[in-house]
Amino acid sequence: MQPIKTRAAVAWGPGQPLSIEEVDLMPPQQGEVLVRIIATGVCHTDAYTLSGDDPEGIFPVILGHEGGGIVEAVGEGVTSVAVGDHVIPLYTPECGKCKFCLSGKTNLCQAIRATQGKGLMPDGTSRFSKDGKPIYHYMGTSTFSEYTVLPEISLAKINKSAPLEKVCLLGCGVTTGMGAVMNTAKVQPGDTVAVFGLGGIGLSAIIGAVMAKASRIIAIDINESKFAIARQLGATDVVNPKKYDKPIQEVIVEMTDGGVDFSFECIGNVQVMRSALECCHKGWGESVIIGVAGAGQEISTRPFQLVTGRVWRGTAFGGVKGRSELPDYVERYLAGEFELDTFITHTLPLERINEAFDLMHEGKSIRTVIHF
Ligand code: NAD
Ligand code: AHE
Ligand code: ZN
Ligand code: ZN
Repeated sequence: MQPIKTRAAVAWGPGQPLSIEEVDLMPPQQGEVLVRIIATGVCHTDAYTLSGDDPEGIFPVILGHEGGGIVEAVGEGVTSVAVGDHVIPLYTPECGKCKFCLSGKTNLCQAIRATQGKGLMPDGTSRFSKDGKPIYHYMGTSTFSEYTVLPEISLAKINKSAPLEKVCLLGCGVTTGMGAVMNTAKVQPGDTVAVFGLGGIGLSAIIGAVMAKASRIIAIDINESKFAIARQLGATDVVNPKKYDKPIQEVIVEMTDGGVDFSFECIGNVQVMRSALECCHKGWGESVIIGVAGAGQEISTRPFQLVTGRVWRGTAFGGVKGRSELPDYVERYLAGEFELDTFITHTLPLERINEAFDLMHEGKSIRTVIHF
């Protein structure tokens, strides 16, 4: 197979708008797969890396990690997917062989983490280039390109009847939020829950909390335009911290007779992470960090908060093992267990992808889905 040309949104440098370019793409090598991306969501993590705040950020790069696509070609030795298969790219791969995959304790496969973090394929090179100069991959997925090359272990094969322009959201946001509640926290019927930040992740956490039969779901955001959707999805209370002259953790502790059983930080703000921990019930409350904070940011609290039984933990991709578990999320979506339409507030062609970032920063979108 010869190199091909592909349309892609290239981030040439931090803070710069993405530039739609025709770039060169090398064919898939051994263990790699060429995928035609049909649609991709834009997640806050893409904006975070584009901003320059990501310690792993590297430019020029093709961002995007919330895609759905169709296998166009396979490299040597690829056996688990074939041309025509429908797939969701995975930024958390699943090799099934590494210490992490075999541990039964985590979804954080480390087989290719080192090269992935450097924007490279597992052999240490990039498949993308422009005028002979390499362009880096992002999170092993680079879904802001019509065609992209991924390692075989970074693809979940899904039911062909699922609409890729919707289930692409299961490639990050929706799975992350639902998984954080059901997999990481393991919320039980009757538990009380607080969700900080009502973007794609926080709203998905609300869906997860409803599925887990939480008795109370407190939705917190400083943008009140998010409250209607939060309520529609099942939040029992909505709270704007700006409306109070005391810390939001105190407000929630008072609302819940001592604090919630579980809280979820879905923003990436280290001050809010502290509030999320401290609004948990003494003795057993658990706070799950989902938000991604910028370089140099650190969390803090009084150790007494942990001594007295609160637990701080985090989650990536909702603790979901992509190859073995994500196809079932797609089946559950197809079975009507949850919906995705509410999340898709905007759809745009690739050429207008910068508007998706504007809408996110203006607080006007939940998810914009980009079509190719
Ligand atoms: P988003 O921008 O769509 O939503 C963030 C929400 O937080 C917005 O509604 C905003 O109004 C609200 N917010 C901002 N500051 C606030 C504050 N001080 N108090 C209360 N609410 C506030 O973002 P998203 O796509 O939902 O992503 C949320 C976070 O999760 C980001 O940090 C993203 O990088 C991270 N993320 C992590 C994972 C993971 O696997 N851990 C996966 C996906 C996204
Ligand atoms: N590169 C950042 C870390 C970014 C991060 O934590 N990413 C999440 C997924 S966010 C998806 O929207 C993740 O999967 N983390 C686990 C991992 O291995 O990256 C930094 O701080 O360096
Ligand atoms: Zn994401
Ligand atoms: Zn592994």
